[in-house]
Amino acid sequence: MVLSLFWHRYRRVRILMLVMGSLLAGCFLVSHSGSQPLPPRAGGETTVWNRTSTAYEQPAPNLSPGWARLHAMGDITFEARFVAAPAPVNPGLGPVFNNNSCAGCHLKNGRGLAEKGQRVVRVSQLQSLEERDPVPSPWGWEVMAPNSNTPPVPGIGTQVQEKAIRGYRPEAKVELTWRELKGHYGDGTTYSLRFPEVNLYTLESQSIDNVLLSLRIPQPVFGVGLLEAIPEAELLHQADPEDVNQDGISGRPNFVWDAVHQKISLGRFGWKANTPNLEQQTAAAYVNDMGVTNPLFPAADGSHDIDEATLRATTVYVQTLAVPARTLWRDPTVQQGEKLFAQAQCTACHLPQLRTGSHEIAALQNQIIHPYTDLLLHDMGEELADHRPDFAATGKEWRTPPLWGIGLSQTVLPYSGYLHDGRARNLEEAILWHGGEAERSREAFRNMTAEEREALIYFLRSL
Ligand code: HEC
Ligand code: HEC
Ligand SMILES: [Ca+2]
Ligand SMILES: [Ca+2]
Ligand SMILES: [Ca+2]
Repeated sequence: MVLSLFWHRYRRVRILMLVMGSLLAGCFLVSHSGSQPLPPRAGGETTVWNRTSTAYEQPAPNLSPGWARLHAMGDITFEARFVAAPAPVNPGLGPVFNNNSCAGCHLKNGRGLAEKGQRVVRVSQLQSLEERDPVPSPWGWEVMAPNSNTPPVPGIGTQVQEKAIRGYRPEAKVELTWRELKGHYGDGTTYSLRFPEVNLYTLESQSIDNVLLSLRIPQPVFGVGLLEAIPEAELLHQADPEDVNQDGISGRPNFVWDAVHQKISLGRFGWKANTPNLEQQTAAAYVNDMGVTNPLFPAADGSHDIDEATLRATTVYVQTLAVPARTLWRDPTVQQGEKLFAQAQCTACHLPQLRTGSHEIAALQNQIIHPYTDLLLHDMGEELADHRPDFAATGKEWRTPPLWGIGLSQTVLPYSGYLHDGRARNLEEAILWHGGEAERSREAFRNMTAEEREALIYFLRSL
């Protein structure tokens, strides 16, 4: 049955229209002064009441006119499709690239797929820092991050661009094969999981061995401005690297090269938190994913394909996207699931509440938010490991991803998967892959009754 919720917000009155197939149609009012609790505004004042396929593409409703104008400009630059130079509009694609626009990977601003054109395959040479002999990659900034422990692979660098403009060659061919793994719940119900096997070949189909490979799917991009605005101290306060409180969960910050401020900073973005801020995330995406040089990462001769204003607009666009409001928060099954989520210790990493601090964009400041992440690294076990260290992150560690809006993933893009490589086809599978520090949580879920598991998933789908 299709269940859809449409929220309309008009000043002090919110009208909730619940349309449940053709069986039920209701309309009632919730006012600010009412005795009913307000639904958690996942993104504080940046929350929008939209649970449709465009839920991730809304500007934060509390932007001042100036920032709203910049957001509108960024909406255009985020979607702009680049072409090979020379060209009258958006020249500079490549010479090697993965996709020709931000929106081509972050479809409707949501999570993407593990297929060519959307995935990013990161690589490093299989050798220790001491013995490394940096071989300059022909393109991009990939080799320039000081203190990095991702020695570039000759001719490829640290990211495989699988496409090239006419007259150039892609760097390599990636072959992806899904393998199945069987398991069963505590009550005997069986399930089947899939995981990827990734192989790298030259264009002549010769196997490229002895490299560390890490397959990543595009992440949702809404709400990231709020994550950028969380004070570093608040995040470090959550870290427990030596597991002093002995709950089996550590949580370590990544510290990475900050190309904007030219220093080591706390990493926040990407599946391993290897990027410290959204300007760098955006500039690196332009140059690495699209081959579009920019003021932060210019070409060797100092020239760049886009100017400061374009880089700025795209950065501001992702910083100022709204977070969709939760739905069905008063549903007893959702509430039961929320309790089970806490009982299974999911909240030890997926923190339900954080507060933002100061930020250049006033709309992001001092917001109480419900991102369900600590932005810290956790050892997730051997089965999720990519064995490719990235700054302080080991080959087994991943950043806790935010869970806000996760219930809308497949409304936004059907077939989108979960986890860093998109191996999980649904939320159950995502939980069943949890290992390492999260093994106890996974076992708690695996040993729940079918009804409890359903309630927990129902809660996740309300986010
Ligand atoms: C080829 C596909 C591709 C393109 C093009 C692309 N991205 Fe991404 N994006 C990704 C992948 C994959 C990740 C995860 C990277 C990782 O973990 O290493 C990501 C991560 C991000 C994140 C971090 C989200 C988080 O929660 O940490 C942001 C923000 C982002 N991209 C913005 C952009 C912008 C802006 C552009 C255009 C300038 C862009 N991306 C272009 C694939 C892409
Ligand atoms: C030790 C920390 C930790 C605990 C405890 C934990 N998680 Fe996670 N969770 C993570 C990390 C890290 C990832 C990303 C792993 C990856 O991509 O390989 C993740 C991923 C997920 C995802 C997929 C998100 C996405 O964007 O693809 C879901 C859903 C999820 N967790 C739900 C849960 C639930 C439900 C529980 C409790 C049963 C739980 N987690 C317990 C750390 C944790
Ligand atoms: Ca270029
Ligand atoms: Ca490369
Ligand atoms: Ca601990």
